[in-house]
Amino acid sequence: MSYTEAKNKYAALGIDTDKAIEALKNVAISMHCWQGDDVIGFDTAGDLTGGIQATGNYPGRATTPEELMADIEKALSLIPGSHKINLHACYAIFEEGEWADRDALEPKHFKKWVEFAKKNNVGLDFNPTCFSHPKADGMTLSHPNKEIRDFWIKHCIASIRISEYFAEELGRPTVMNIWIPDGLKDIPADRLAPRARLKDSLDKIFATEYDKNKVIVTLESKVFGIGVESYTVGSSEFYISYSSKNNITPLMDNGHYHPTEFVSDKISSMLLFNEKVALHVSRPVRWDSDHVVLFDDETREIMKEIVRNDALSRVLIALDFFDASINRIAAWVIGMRNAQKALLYALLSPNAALAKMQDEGDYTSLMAVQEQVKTYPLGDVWDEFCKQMGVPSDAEWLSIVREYEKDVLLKR
Ligand code: RNT
Ligand code: ZN
Repeated sequence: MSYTEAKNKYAALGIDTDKAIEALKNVAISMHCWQGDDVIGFDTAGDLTGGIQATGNYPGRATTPEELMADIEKALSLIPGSHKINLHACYAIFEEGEWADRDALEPKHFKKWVEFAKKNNVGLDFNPTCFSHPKADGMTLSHPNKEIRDFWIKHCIASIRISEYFAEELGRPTVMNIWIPDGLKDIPADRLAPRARLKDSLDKIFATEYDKNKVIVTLESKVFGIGVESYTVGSSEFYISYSSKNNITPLMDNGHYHPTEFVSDKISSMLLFNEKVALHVSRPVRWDSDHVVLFDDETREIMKEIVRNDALSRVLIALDFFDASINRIAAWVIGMRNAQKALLYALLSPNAALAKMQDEGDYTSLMAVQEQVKTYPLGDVWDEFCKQMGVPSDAEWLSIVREYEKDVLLKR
């Protein structure tokens, strides 16, 4: 079917496909750099810790800043639109012979990333890295030892400075997300004290002056991690309460809830009580497994909640997954394009008409029309979007990744 035919088909439902395409052009998604190197970074030699894991051994992992930047550029060339790159503190780039520990990181250690962002016309987001470090042994901001807590408090404050630097250099706000791995494998004797210490550490971090127009700090909760199965200090209740009391933005990662809980169902409640809501769009498989984002029911449902609640400017969308078992650039491209495709699906839904059916109690029509639009020619509108944005179609991009794999990745 051609775009014109698709346009007419949607028009019969009262949907303007041109408008949907224009709206999608303006949505910037934060693409995580850590898919490119299995969350290793450049500042320490150790393994990935903190109860998260990238499984697989696909060849071509980026091991230097140059390689990671080249891979991100390749991915961006295959993703429609203009986006942001999400960095972690462990991606600091040091000069020959230079090194700084996490508590002493400075904007200068991220200068090359700013140059990269300017060159590629992308924004930057940031994350303190409170894992994969000798001082991140089980607990960080909630550690019983004050010295260790202070180290991570300093790291988070240093990260705020770096985020401010990004915002100043790039002229757009930086989202800075704090996630800590703190928790216990087995039954705690005291659930309160670590949470009280986390609260106190956060208070100390937020006692730092910073420009809230430049840096949007978000707090990411979690239900459990590998080796941290029984107790997570930074739980959902903890961060929702902390955020709302302190006017901070909460972040929901859809891999961080019990399997029958859905982030799509949580967004509306959060929108009613928060100016902004942040998301890590991921894909849980049985547990928090950070699989590549697909064009699946929950991704579509999340995007529907954002679009139909008119919240595109209030929901900060970032991706978070790490798959080392497939081509890493393909993982980025598939995840980003699927997030965008799900947004387009939401933009092409007859949302007002469906809401009216719900209010009028016409659940028969509601079900019938929701099912009807599922097989509408979304793909043709998507192809048109890709064409207008000057990127290859779904049928074309993989061969470009294969070429890069042969010429670059397999030679590493
Ligand atoms: C871990 C969190 C966190 C990390 C990244 C690397 O469970 O989801 O967001 O994945 O910070
Ligand atoms: Zn996450």
